[in-house]
Order: sequence, then C-alpha cells, then structure tokens
Amino acid sequence: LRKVEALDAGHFVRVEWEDGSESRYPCVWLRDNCQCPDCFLRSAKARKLLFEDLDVNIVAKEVALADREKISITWPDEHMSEYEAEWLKKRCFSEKARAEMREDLFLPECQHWGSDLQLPQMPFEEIIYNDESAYKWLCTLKKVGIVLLTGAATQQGELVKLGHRIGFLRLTFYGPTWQVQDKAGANNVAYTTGKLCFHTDYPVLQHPPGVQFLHCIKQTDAGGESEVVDGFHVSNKLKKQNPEAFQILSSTAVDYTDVGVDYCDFAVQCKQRIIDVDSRGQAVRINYNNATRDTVFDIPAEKVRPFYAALKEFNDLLNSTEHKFTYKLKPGDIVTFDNWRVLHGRHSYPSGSTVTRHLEGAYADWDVVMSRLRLLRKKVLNRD
Ligand code: OGA
Ligand code: NM2
Ligand code: ZN
Ligand code: ZN
Repeated sequence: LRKVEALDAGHFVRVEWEDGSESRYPCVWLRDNCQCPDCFLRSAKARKLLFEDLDVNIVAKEVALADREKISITWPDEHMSEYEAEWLKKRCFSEKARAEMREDLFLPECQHWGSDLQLPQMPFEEIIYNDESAYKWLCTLKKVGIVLLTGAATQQGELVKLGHRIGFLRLTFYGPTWQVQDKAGANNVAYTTGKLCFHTDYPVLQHPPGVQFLHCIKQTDAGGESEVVDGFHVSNKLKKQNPEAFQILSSTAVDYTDVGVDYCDFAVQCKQRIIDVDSRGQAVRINYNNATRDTVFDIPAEKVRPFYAALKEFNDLLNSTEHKFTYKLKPGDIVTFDNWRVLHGRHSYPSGSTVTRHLEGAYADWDVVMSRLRLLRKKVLNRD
C-alpha cells in the first residue's frame, strides 16, 4: 500500500497499491465489514454487527495509512476500523478480482464431453488415505462430472467410508445407503431388472442430491451395462438446434411424485423444470426421471403436446451415439458423479431366482463435497 484517500464526499475509499494499481471500496461496505471485536466475532468468523445498526449512507470521516500494511478509518461516531492490505486486496471490487475470487471459491470450470469421454479413474484406497488424491478426485468430479473409483471391497459399507471421507452422506427416504437389486414388490423401478433410460436421481425432492455414488458389489454376466451423458453439453446442443424445445423444457414446471415405504413411509410431490437455468439462461441442473414424472400434469391442455414434443427432442439428443458413453461396472468399482449434470441409465438384465447384480448407492450434497474440496486444497497447497 502506498496511498489511501476518501473520494465522492466520503462514500468511497481509494487505495493505491505498491505496483501503482488502485482499488475502490464503498464506505458502507467497509463499515459493514469492520473487523474489530465489537463488529466481528473472530471465533465464528462472522459478523456481530446488526444490520439495523448500520447506517447505509455512512461516509468516512478520516482515512489514514497505518504503516504500509493496513489502513484505518474513523467514522462520524468516532468508531475506528482497520483493514489489512492483503484482506483488502482479496476483496477488491474490480471485475478481474471478483472473477478470480469466484473461481477460487466455486471452481466453475466445466469440461463438456460426449461419447469421447475418457472416464477419469482413481484407486479407491488412494482417495481414502491420501489428501492429494482426494483433492484431485473432487476437483475432477466438479470439472468433468464423473470419476470412477476402483478396487473397493466387494461388500456393503464402502460408501459409508466414502461418506466419512467427505463429511457425511445425504439421508433420503431410501435410507442412508440403498441397495440396487431386483426386489419383489419393488418400491422403485431401479429395484427391478428393467432398463433405466437416462435420468437424474430424485427430482421429486425440492433439492435433489448433488452427488451420487454407486458401488458395484456384484455384476451380472449378461446386460446391466451403465450409460452416462453430459446433461449440460446436451442442453447447450438443444438450445442451438431447437431453441423452442429448450425454452419449453427450461420453463415448464413438471410434476414429480414418489409414494411408498422404505426407510420410513413417504408421499413426496414436487414441481421441477427439466432443464433448470440460471439468470443468464445457462443450464445449472437437470431434473429428469421419467419413472417418477407424475401422471398429474398441472399445465393447460393445449400446452401438453408441445411439451412432449420438446421432451422427445431432448431425450433423442441424450441417446444419440455422439453424446452417450457406455461402460460396465466391475465388482469393486464405485462410480461417483454429478447428479445435477450427468444423466445415467442402465441396460436391462435377465431376471432369475437369485440376485445376480447388486449395487450399493448413496447421495451427498454439493455443499458437503465442495466444503471438503476447499479444506483439502488448503491442506494440500498449504494455503491460508
Ligand atoms: C438407480 C440407478 C443404476 C444401475 O438406482 O437410480 O440408476 O446401474 N441404478 O442399476
Ligand atoms: N433410488 C435409487 O428418482 C429416483 O427415484 C431415483 C432412487 C431408489 C434411491 C431412484
Ligand atoms: Zn467495529
Ligand atoms: Zn439412478
């Protein structure tokens, strides 16, 4: 830091850095983020200052450079605030600094793929015991949307270990973990030997699980292959090739239903758009499971056929050989994937009197996964 001054009648503070560049900070934000013990609870890294005690029109009364490492501000009521150079630099409001901070916090980089996917693989053991490997696993999961972990034991319980590795698993009505196998009186189409067309799990929940784990314990000889497709990539394609279909799928609220008994009894209902988009029209979450799409469809009758036509376009694109990637899980494999982005399916397999195929499944929330990723990064890269 080499200079600090108040601007705009005290509404802004401008600082000049050693390299000659500058940053400007709104005073209301500076006062709001005073780091003194009265305003900030250090132990919780959280604001103590109440919003009602903040004057949103506040101006700085006096600004000063304290050595070259921090600035101090005196407010009209004589309250004093100090801000360290490094702390300020990180929070610079320039477009570039904010983009960097955004990338650092949320890792928005997204590599789209089609049938050319090079399925990322890592040994299960490694990510359990090695922080660098675990960090790499989660970075790849975020960026590519899918990672295959290999060499897990061929018994139940490996996903509970994975849950402990990240923090905790997401409990749903199907239990803390759930067994995908042919079941008499199945309470879900997944628990049969039938084909599952491309879907995301659990769009019937208001906040569908962000991450899914499927651990192959037993695999059938015939059939049972897995398929995945990049839902964001296909959404982009749809938007280009058929903007009207994209518009319909990203605006129509589809009813989902799931009624039954498992971990406990349930009667879940939800409305979801099949392609969820952000304010810029970018797909941020796919909510599509044809099996749990409700018979109830709460839209005007004349909009029904156009909706089906749009969904057919999307479904066809998902299934095009250009987009889908097919593989077969081996006992000991755990596929981990972004359930908001990657749609998955499986081929049917012969039914019989004994269980010939068994996967254990579990969910995690992106909040938990990203939290672990940030902590591992800090540890591995030895950063603040
Ligand atoms: C599921 C599912 C995949 C499989 O249970 O939701 O997609 O390969 N299973 O059985
Ligand atoms: N299972 C696999 O949306 C769904 O019903 C997906 C969920 C039964 C936990 C299947
Ligand atoms: Zn203060
Ligand atoms: Zn599924």
